[in-house]
Amino acid sequence: MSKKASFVEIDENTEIKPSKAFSKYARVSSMAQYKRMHAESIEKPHLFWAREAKELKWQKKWDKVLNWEAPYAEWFKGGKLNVCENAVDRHVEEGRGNKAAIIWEGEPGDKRILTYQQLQREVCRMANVLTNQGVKPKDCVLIYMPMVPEATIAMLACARIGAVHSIVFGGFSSESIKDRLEDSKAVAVITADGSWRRGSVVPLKDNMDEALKGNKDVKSVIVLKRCENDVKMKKGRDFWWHKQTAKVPAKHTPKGFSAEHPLFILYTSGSTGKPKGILHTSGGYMVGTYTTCKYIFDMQEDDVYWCTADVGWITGHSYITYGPLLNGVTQIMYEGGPNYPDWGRFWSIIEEYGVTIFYTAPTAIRAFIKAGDEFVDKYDLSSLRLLGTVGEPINPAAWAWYYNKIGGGRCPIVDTWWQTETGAIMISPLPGCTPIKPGTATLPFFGVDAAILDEEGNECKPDQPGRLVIRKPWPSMLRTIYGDKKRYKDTYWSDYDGMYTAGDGAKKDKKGNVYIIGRLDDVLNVSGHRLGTAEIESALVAHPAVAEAAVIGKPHEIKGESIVCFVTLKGDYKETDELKTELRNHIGKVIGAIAKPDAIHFAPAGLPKTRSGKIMRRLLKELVNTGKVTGNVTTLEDSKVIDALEKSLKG
Ligand code: 6R9
Repeated sequence: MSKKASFVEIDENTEIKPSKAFSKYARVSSMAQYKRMHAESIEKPHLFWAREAKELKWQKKWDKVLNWEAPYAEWFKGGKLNVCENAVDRHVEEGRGNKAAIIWEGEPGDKRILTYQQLQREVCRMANVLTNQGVKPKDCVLIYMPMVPEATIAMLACARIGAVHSIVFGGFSSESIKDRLEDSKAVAVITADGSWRRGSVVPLKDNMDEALKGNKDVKSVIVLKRCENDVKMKKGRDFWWHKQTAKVPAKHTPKGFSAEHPLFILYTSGSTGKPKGILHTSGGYMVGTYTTCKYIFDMQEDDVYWCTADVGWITGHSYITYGPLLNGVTQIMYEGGPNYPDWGRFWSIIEEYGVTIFYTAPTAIRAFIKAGDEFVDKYDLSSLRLLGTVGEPINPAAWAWYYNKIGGGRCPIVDTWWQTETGAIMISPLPGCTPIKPGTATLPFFGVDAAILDEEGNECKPDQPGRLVIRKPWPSMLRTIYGDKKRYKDTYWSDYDGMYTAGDGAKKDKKGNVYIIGRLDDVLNVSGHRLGTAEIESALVAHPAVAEAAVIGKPHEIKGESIVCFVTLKGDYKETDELKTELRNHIGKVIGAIAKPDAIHFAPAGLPKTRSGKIMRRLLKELVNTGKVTGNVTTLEDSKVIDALEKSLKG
């Protein structure tokens, strides 16, 4: 393949067909082949998915590919498998034992390589440790870790013994951990002393200690030594990772679990206050992440793949831990921030390890553009052959920069639409055949029957915006909201009969390319992370000074969306800048630093409400974006409120 960089003039109408050089070796190399395979996957899902599933190892073959009683799906019913065995042991058996599985770089510059064989030993050790600690199949283990190989080892060890992992992103606060511990009734915790972030230490163990106060379910806490910061170890409850793993054998026989055995819970934000525990199971999730990696990232034996997400998000679950390892690929894992020590860090990693497939978020791309091309120009990125994005819509300017500057005008970009709930990528180009265009995730993946409907349930015409739905079950779909079957049904399956509603607005063009417009519910997308406005509002009203709060999203050049809060104070409190700072920090403490708002405005005369008492966020949005309210205010209960807010915003 030619490595020459070229520059392509790009605007939102530019359509780029895959090069012959790329298509020649790609798994799907023509649109005719894509269409044939997609049609089969929709019309005969049992044939399509059985063929894919057979590429993996089953300790007992399934009796039935799909059992579907909307909204409850069972995939590969009757089958028995071990996801960890498939991601690790299978490769050792197939001769990839000495192949690098994870090439890791720590933020301070330390480096480690784990081959598949070494990974197998580490995972076996941790599986033995967990078993010795009394962790049983279906028990929940909460993981709160930095981006180190042990995070993946911990996940795989849980999967190996049939325990259910629940990862809490390292940027979340003690209170967020506490809620998740309570909801999942975790019996064990795996964490670290600390985590490096832009040169300073995040005290993970201290946060965990705080979260564990009063908790009676957690019997053991395993602590990895990473930053050597001081921590308190509680006797009989807390154990060092290195001491425990040294005591146990590096061998462990992976037992087969039923295909619908729970694999993990991952909490995500929705329209209401409390995050939802999305439950994924084993067989379908395994096949879904394996297949999407294989076709969408076109993973080949000699690829060096790098996904810059954190294992605390679904992207890290499906496209760091499970999908790439199930494909036996070599991957890069990086611990720290993209601008540490400067904005060239990612590009230096790509050059050093010869990364061929690179998967990141639009918010990161926009931040790199702002930082300046000089950080990119220093490095040789000619090893790259494929680029991907995920998490939010990508604007054409960012897409063009990514394509030309990072991809050298030669790498296809796969803009991948999916969600925590979908488990795996749902809408995306296939790099060897789909013509790509900035701003569109293009066409549905195999097995995905995506449609855009109006409120009555009719399919929208080309370019008409509507709601994105999935009309058929798919293997990696969520199975329920942990502990709340009713909420599962009400949230995802009640807008249209038997169909999954994604909560996203979207439109299709004449060719069927899907453009995601954004969330339809009260969920913000800040730097690609989901945050519920209700979550932030409930954190605010939990502060003694706050009587009432409303939170909205404001378009932001880099983050996509930024958080803007309006608060009415209780009687005696004064509207000061100190209080604003206190409220920001309070949100950071309750939810985590990622939820700290960009702006807080006081609303001394109250918030704009309808006559029935609903906060009119639409007016707040208009006010923030234009400085005044011109839209329809006939339902507003008290128009003086708006005058006061306009003043407050100016002042
Ligand atoms: C994987 C992930 C899901 C929400 C989703 C949508 C937005 C994700 C996107 C995208 C436009 C893309 N989203 N990928 N919007 N184009 N390629 O991000 O999961 O954290 O659950 O967020 O993210 O709004 O509904 P999750």
